Amino acid sequence: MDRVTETALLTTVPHQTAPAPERPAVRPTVLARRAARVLAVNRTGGATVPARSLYPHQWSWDSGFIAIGLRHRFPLRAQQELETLLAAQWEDGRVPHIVFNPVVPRGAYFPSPDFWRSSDAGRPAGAPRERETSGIVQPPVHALAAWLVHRADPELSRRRAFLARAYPKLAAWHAYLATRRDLGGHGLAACVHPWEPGMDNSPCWDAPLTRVPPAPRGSFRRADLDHGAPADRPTDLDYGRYVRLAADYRDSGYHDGSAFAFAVEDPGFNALLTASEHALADIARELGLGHRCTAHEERARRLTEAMVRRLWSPGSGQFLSRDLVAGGLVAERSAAGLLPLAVPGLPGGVAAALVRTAAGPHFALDGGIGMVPSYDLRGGAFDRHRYWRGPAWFNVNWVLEHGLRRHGYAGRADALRAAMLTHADATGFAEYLDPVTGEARGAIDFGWTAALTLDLLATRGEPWTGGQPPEVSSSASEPTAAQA
Ligand code: 9WN
Repeated sequence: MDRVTETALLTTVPHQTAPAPERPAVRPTVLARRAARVLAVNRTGGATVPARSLYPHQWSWDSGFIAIGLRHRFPLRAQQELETLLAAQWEDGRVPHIVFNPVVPRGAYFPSPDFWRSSDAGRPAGAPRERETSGIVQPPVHALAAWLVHRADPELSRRRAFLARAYPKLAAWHAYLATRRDLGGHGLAACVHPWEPGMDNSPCWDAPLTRVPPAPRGSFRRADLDHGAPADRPTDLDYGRYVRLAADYRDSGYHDGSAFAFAVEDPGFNALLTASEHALADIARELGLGHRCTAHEERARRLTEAMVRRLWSPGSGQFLSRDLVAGGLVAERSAAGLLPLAVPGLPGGVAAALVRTAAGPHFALDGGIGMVPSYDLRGGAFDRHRYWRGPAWFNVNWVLEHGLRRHGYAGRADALRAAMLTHADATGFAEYLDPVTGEARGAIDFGWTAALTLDLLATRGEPWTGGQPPEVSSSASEPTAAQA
């Protein structure tokens, strides 16, 4: 399909794309076995890589999602996945976005350890001496993952004092975000690099990135293009800007007080932080730390309030990112702005508006391939193939599936779940999908796609955190059209 026809199709008949799939072609047990095999193949020592060729190290939020899937079949391995990541935590509390595997050749991934130089440039911020890591962060899904991993096998968890050992590290991680990263001063965590919200190439970062002079073309060599199609990956200009921002941060000693050329408050990052803060409350309760439990619940409440105050856009019917350097909301619709749906305690009307937006022409949840794209189907920067500029991702849709269920949209949650399982099966656990045709893009045998498939197959709408009443499970009790 050429770009003109595609745009016309998406603009005039937004829901008329590939038919929504009914159910996976294989039996759930077979699909689960295949997913488990991907996780076995991607295992390296104590961690699981996202994809053997493209991403040969341990990634932070990937490991959170991977642990959530592993827990159903390999609870010990799920605990170790998180422990390995937390072992590389910096003394200032940050959990780095990559933990490098020392046996992988330096040229296999860029930026490599000799770019980040964490054990040397990161020492002022307390980077470990013995492990090489990156110096930026990713969305804090880890406390949520730890809590869900514990719940899968509480006996093993208690025997290994899994939560007792993880809790201080997780609390320090959240404290880092609450203090050093509250750059806007209004209670939300800020991201200082487009890789931090995890949706690297989102059109939301286009305007903020115009202020960043790219690193000179010949000053680095991209390794991603050895494995990924250039049309699926960020452009060289964007890559040059990523490199410049990371190099400047490194040269400041990874200091969070410095003036940043790029600083944003992202609704996806803060929604996952809020969900994890609720999980920290559950963990503290399990450990008998009543006063800490109350403090985490209070912080989760304040985060939710701040998200609504700072990032909710009633006119858009979704949350938007805030550019802290230019000031103001970024007028681009990314799927990150739907993720607060997974947070408990949203004010009345916000959840219903989010579902309306997800189901409407910008994200077409009820039509098309049955999964939301990463970016507005009608947006000027929409690109079916390029990284985070349109393709549909499994982790984003997994969070939404939970949010739909939490707010009583069980019918829609079931349909999304069925679509995800079908696509995971049909694409060989693709990293992401063309949101128009459902075709696989990026890597296959992708870690979180396989792990979240296992999770969807094993769970049926249990709330993540907080002893909330179980969600309604019958589609008959779906909120009415007027409510939605
Ligand atoms: C940079 C590993 C990671 C994911 C990110 C995704 C991509 C890296 C890259 O891969 O980012 O961190 O090289 O493009 O955008 O969300 O964690 O799967």
